[in-house]
Amino acid sequence: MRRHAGFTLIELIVVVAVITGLVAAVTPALVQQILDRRIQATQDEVRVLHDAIVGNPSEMRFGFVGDIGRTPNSLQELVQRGGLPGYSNSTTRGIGIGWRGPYVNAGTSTADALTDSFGRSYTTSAGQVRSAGPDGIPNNSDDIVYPPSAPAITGSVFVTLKTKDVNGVTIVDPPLYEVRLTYARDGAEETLVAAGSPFNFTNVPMGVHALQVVSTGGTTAGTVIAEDTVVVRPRGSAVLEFTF
Ligand SMILES: [Ca+2]
Repeated sequence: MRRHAGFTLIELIVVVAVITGLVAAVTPALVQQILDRRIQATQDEVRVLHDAIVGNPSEMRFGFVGDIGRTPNSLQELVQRGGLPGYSNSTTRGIGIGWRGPYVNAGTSTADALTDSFGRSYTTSAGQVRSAGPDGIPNNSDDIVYPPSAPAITGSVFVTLKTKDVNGVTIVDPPLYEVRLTYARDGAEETLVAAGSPFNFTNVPMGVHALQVVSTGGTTAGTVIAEDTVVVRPRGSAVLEFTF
């Protein structure tokens, strides 16, 4: 009787079927695992980019917005200064103004830091960071976006002035004084002036800014009467009182 040296056809078919079945069972799980890992990595990265943009105001970190006074037009601005003014100390109370990046650890390359786990560039709008997600198509349901809505980046500053008249009577918000707020606008030093009561500033970009009370009348016109540093937090109201 003639014997086969190897497998019979039936045996081969069975073996191939078993292997095919195993591959079919394992592959989707493996693919899903890789996908899950990429989604998780991208979710982590959009948070890192968000932190670079707005910092953590409760920890006195204001990120790119705190130095520049606006959200980045492109994420490239987080790693390259481009045309923005470099960081320096303002002439007013030495507050820091200008680009002091990179705001994200660029790792091996800046392109890598700004690329999601699917190999595509993140985009940004109004402080939100977006990955087009696994399908690579922006603005649909599988996108990975953080934060869920555009972050608040501005707050308000309310200043009260108090002085005494010749009779020792306190005058609130006396005339002939103005309050100046110095902050970063597009990375450059900018001063807002409240020329009279109420000395309020709204929609001020978050960050550490300078306030000055300046005389506008008589022989002391132009003299800085008082000054201080003010911290503006998103949606916050900083209330300051100057007595002189
Ligand atoms: Ca998508």
